[in-house]
Amino acid sequence: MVKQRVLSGVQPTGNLHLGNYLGAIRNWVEGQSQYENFFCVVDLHAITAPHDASTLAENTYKIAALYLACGIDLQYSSIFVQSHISAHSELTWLLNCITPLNWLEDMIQFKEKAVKQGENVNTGLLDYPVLMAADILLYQADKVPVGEDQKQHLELTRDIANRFNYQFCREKPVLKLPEPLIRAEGARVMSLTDGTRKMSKSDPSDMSRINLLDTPDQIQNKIKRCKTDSVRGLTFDDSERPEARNLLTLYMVLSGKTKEEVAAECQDMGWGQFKPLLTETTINALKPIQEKYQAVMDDKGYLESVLRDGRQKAEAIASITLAQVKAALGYSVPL
Ligand code: AQP
Repeated sequence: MVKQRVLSGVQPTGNLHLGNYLGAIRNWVEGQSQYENFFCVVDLHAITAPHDASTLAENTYKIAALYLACGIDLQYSSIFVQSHISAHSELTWLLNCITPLNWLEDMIQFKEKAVKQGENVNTGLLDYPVLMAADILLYQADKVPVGEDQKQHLELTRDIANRFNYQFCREKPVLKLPEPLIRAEGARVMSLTDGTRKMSKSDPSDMSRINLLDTPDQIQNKIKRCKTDSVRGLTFDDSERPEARNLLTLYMVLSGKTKEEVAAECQDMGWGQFKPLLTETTINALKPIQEKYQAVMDDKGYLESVLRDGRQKAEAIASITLAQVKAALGYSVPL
């Protein structure tokens, strides 16, 4: 039986944090044997915000190494770098020309990030969802495992694919409509300093997130100082206590316990008892990832060969889709 195809990626814009891991990468790993998977480091997305050219390449390698460290298995999955395959940029341009501007202006992430960029909002930030649509549609992906924050972009991807198929190839649609894969737990990990905002790489305060490569001391310090409340007894279900819900959810997912088990264990606890428990659980959950990461980074040649193989496999598929899209749009074939 032919396996369904999965595509997803993360930007090399900083350290991966627990939100990226629990919202996205953990789900890639858990589902990978069922699918044919392509995981890319989306470095073209990384320049939609001001970036440091001197660290982009190094960060790209680090994210690819973290994919392996988190458990991406090359038996089922390919890892590649988005900018190594020019079809991503080319399809973005073609899709730009059929995407209404107001669809992009309505995107929540654009509105939020545009505020952060102030007067220097670049066109790439507005166009980010079309690039993301190109990433997914190039591989004719069936499923896209992402966090909750990317749901709107996935819907836009489907709208763009529908519009393209309807306008240019109604009889024989070229682009497959992908489905989001969003898990209930960990789909939206919140900031340690404000339980109503998502944990994010671009938050200026490093205290707001736990990075996958944080040392035990850093993890302990961040959890010790994270925002809590003054109520005794911890519960998931009080909407007035977003920090309690977030920290209990982190404990649940990282310990592998069920919601019921955690609710029973923590119902009479104060923060002074819970925080060391969460600290120890987090440190233990991240330790094997950190060890594997170091081993991969110590063998650059291996990492480069992984990315070369991934590129070859990805390019073979991307070039076919791009050719089909260009044919549907009426382009001449180069002589
Ligand atoms: N807080 C989160 N909870 C659950 N999932 C999350 N993701 C991101 N933050 C959370 C998921 O991680 C994947 C990769 O994200 P990305 O790096 O490509 O882009 P992002 O969403 O912009 O990541 P950040 O950390 O939130 O960066 P900034 O600060 O730039 O906004 C995606 O699947 C995303 O859903």
